[in-house]
Amino acid sequence: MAASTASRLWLPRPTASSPSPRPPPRLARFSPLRAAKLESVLSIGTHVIPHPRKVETGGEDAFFVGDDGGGVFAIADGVSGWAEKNVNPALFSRELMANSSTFLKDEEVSHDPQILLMKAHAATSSTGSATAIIAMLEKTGTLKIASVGDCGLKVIRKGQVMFSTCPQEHYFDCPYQLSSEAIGQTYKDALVCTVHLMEGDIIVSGSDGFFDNIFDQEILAVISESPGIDESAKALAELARKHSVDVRFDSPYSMEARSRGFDVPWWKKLLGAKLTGGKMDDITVIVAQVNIVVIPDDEGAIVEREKGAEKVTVAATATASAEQKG
Ligand SMILES: [Mn+2]
Repeated sequence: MAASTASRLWLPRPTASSPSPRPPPRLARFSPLRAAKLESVLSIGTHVIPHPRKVETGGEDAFFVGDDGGGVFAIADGVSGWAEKNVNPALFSRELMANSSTFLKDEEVSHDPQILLMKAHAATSSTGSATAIIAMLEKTGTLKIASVGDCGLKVIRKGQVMFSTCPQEHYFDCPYQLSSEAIGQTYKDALVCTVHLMEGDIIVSGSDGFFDNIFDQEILAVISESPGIDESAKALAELARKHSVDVRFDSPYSMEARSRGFDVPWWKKLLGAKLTGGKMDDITVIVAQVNIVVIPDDEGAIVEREKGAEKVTVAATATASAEQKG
């Protein structure tokens, strides 16, 4: 918190009620709280529901969750078109996620999700392609995101969506993708964003099978009704799955299709029909909540996490900075 000019110029005015002109005790300098650090960490819940016809194989989405920095998660969605070429589309997405997990602590990656995508992609040996998103929270509360294709991520603050990634695509239903073939995209094509998060912020991330089948208002409602992140992830995935098999549901997917000129034949339109329905797909949902934890200082002062502790620390820091500048 920056001290304002006014507060820097403020001098105590002695009044009749002032007991003495002694300056206030400079608690901040000596309080163990001043040296303690506040760090942002994620609690992460996940839920996966494979495409109804891919339940036995587990589907072609893959993900990983790690505790590097303030927390890391990633999702990859294997492009299903490879099945027509007798290639299992799950192999590439799984390998991409396994590689991402392996290279997480690599010095060259240095907490940069775009570099992690580069290394993970370069190390794949499977044939195939996948969309992918990686999000890393720094302990300072900065969320770094790199995404290729149409996996998505939203940040919810105080019951509202305050940030959303944009899908990247060549044309409708053909997303940007990291590929074993030279024709695909690379880490250089990634959408790269940085979002500054606050305590209590909720991140909802998922594969296209999730966001194609659920509206923001539904996500907000489920989050507000769920007791925790695990329950949120499960309830969100189940609602998206329900919509995905409902041919009458006017999903984000069918609305998008109509806006691109896809619809029922003209004679059905004359009868009032329109293209509706969810999109059957693998559904991966990751829900993460930002928590602030108090880290004891190097001198071994033990600071218990309790209500009001942060307020004290913040106030102490502000006092100290005002003193130093004044
Ligand atoms: Mn998908």
